[in-house]
Amino acid sequence: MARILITSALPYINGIKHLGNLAGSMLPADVYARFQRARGNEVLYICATDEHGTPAELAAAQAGQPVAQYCAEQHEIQHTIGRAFGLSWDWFGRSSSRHNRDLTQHFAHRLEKNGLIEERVDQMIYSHTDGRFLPDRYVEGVCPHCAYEKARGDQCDNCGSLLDPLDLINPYSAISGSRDLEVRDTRHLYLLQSKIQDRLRAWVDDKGAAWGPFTRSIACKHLDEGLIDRGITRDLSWGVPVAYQGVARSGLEGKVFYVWFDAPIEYIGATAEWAEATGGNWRAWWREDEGAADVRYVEFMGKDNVAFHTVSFPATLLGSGEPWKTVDTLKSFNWLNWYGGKFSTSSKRGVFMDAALEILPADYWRWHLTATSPEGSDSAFTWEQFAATINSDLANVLGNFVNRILKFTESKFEGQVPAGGQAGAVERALYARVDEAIAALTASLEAIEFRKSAQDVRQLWVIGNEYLQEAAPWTAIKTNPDRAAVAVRTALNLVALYARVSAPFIPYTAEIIARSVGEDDPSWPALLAASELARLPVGRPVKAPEVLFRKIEDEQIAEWMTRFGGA
Ligand code: B3M
Ligand code: ZN
Repeated sequence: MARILITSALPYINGIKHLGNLAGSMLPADVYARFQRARGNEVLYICATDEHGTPAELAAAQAGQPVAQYCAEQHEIQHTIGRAFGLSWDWFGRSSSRHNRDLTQHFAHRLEKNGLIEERVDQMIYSHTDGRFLPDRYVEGVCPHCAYEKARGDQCDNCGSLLDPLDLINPYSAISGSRDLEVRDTRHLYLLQSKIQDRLRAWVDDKGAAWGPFTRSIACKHLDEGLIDRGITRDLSWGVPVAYQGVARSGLEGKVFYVWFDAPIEYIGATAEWAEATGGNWRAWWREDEGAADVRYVEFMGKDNVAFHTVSFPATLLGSGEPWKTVDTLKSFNWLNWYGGKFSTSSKRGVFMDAALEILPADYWRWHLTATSPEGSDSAFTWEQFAATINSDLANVLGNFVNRILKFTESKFEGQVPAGGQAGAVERALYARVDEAIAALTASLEAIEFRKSAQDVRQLWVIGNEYLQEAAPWTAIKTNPDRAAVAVRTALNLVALYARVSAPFIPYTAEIIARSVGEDDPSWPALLAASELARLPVGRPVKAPEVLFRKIEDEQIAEWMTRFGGA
């Protein structure tokens, strides 16, 4: 039995996530976690809300709530919706937890002791009207390169130049619009990434071999360009206070750590939250000297988060000088687009997780988003394509098979697994195909390839349909009842098999399918179709479920287009 630690990028707290967020981190992590649990491995799947930083403060202000209360509410909302999507987190934590605070302060303290942190004085823009320092992207003004009037302090969206907010002409606060700004000195801690560049390079050379070219190239690009020292504190009040062992770090009273410094540490923090709640041992998952050396750690995230996980977070872990577990396999995703364009939380473009569940059950979304996973390249969500995959894969191929054979068993075999007859040439040909298909599916899931694994499980469903077509129990029953009995028995065993192999993708439906043939073994099938397809005891009562999947009609597409927009 292997021990597998799984994390998916932490969804930011400022509102319900859209389908692109789901498809590029939490959902694939869940499919993989469910598969590995079914394989009999010990899995710990950890996620959390990422709660600190200016966007959280601003969202809370907009909602008219204190930020702590806003985050508590939004956390509950995201937790509930994630569970409704079937996300089988072992723990869904909060980066604002006491555990994360203590760990974040611990890491900073270690880094400073190891000579990897330096205090520097920055010049930052302070807004009198807002009563706060403005982070780079909250200062706007005229671009010094192209004269664009709404350039942000970090970058000009018109000409693409990277900017320093002090470069902007006629700057104003993006929060209040105020021009009552002042450049002030402010003290901050810098993580000297330049000093651990070589250690990180060696680590990437070693671990990166297993990451795939896309992920590795992002890490190497940053290393090749040379790592720059990075400010890890901010002039905010919401966040992890800059303190060591309960005492404010002198000179930085009232400041907090930068959200990207504490957020990845919350993977560990959330594991500690889990341990406290369940009596588990979090150190056995994270400390190589306390049992984590044999853990395989797999991370899931969108491509924009890769640099933070291949450079910044490892710099924290390695720089501590302590034996922390670092990532083994990093699976990253491209964008899921919304018709050619982007999903956008701020402009409410696309379908969000709550609205998705209002219109259809979770499994419809899970299936479509896995089968069209933005793996390898970007992919686009369109209603037309959504309807096409649901109608063909789920309704026609899987749903029809299950309903047809169970209805037939009810009408011709008194709703029981029939006795009689013996497997013949048609069944032996089926076993060979099923063996091959299960092997392919198992391999693609082990390789963490989602589009391929969805094709592979669909292929298993197709094989069942083709078998039933050929064995044709509805014809055989008139002339050769034993032959019909073999075909029905075999097909019912296929139904049981489908429940097990489909569960990582469509867990709710898989459970209904399993119940229809009285199965409750969730384990992953062995590569031996002859025995896997002779498991159901003769005489066991079976029952056709309600329609498993409703076809999506053109009128529904039209309605959703009006509600959510489209092209
Ligand atoms: N919260 C993703 C984002 O908001 C970010 C991931 C953190 S993973 C430690 O874009
Ligand atoms: Zn410009």
